[in-house]
Amino acid sequence: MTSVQASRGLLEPLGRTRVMGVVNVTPDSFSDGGAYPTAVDAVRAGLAMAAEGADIVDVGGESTRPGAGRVDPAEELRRVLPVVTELAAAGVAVSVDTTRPAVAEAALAAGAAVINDVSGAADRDLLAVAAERAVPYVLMHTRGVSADMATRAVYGDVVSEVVAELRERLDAVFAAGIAPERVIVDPGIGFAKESGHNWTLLAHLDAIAALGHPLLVGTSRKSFLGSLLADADERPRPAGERDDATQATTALLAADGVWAVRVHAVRAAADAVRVVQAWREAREWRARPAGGGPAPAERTPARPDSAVSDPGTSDPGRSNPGTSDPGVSARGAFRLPPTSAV
Ligand code: PMM
Repeated sequence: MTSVQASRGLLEPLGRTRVMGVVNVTPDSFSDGGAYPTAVDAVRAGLAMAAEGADIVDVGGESTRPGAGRVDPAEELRRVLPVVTELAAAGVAVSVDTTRPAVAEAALAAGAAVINDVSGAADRDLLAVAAERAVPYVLMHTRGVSADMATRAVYGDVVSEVVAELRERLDAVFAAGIAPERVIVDPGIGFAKESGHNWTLLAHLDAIAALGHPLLVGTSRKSFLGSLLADADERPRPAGERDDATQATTALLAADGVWAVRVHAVRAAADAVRVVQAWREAREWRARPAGGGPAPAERTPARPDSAVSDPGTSDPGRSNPGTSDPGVSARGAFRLPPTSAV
């Protein structure tokens, strides 16, 4: 299967938030670094995530934790390529978490379906690969590189500054020839941001959604959750004990209608997403005129892979400027629920 075939449908309406499982094939990522010592271990983990309900598995070979140094491109390729190849061959939709054109190119040739670029579109050659291969492209907000991003976490108004910087990077993405309807935007939780910045952005995602693209959000096990859950001695909760808090963010993000959440613990996230979906369907069923079909409880529950119609497509206020097709006007785009919902 080609990367374009593998990516087909990923941006189509699904009626729920997608779950992106994380497989870091790195010795030093902050939460799962060293978890998969061999490619076989990483492939097994990716397959397990797909079985647990991951719609996409994100494979990365370079740690992006604050302060991390760069990995040699050949080493990054050695880490990710066998994993991408095996997962794609097994029919898993794979995104490749890389900032390097050569790694993206090889991963796409091996069947990857999405480029996840955490550099904030810093490399024009990577943009050229995404344009040429016509696959979905994730534009994530950041400042600088991992080694120096902590020092750049200085904002007056974090929401308006992140939106303005994303808008400016979107211009570069479009100028490189990437079709607007293939661009996913990510606020970059933890990337050149302190805890307060992350919370403010999460609470104001509508401002980022107004850019007109589906949203991907990665909160999983991140340090702002560790700080929130610090013990009496102000020791942050360790990364491996932040999954319950991550699930809380997943439910809130799903209720907000984001396109996808990026998580380490897939099963719990997939469950949370389905709870939100059932909740939303029940609310929307009751809001319909009488006689609008069976109640949600009488219908077959949506399976993880079932393409149900997206109730968001009827929302005229959230059209995607990247497309003139009314049928895809809200493909994964953000819809604020009534405030009573959260
Ligand atoms: N976070 C990490 C790595 N890649 N990609 C996107 N698009 N969004 C994120 O928030 C993101 C990412 C760092 O987390 P990890 O070390 O657990 O992978």
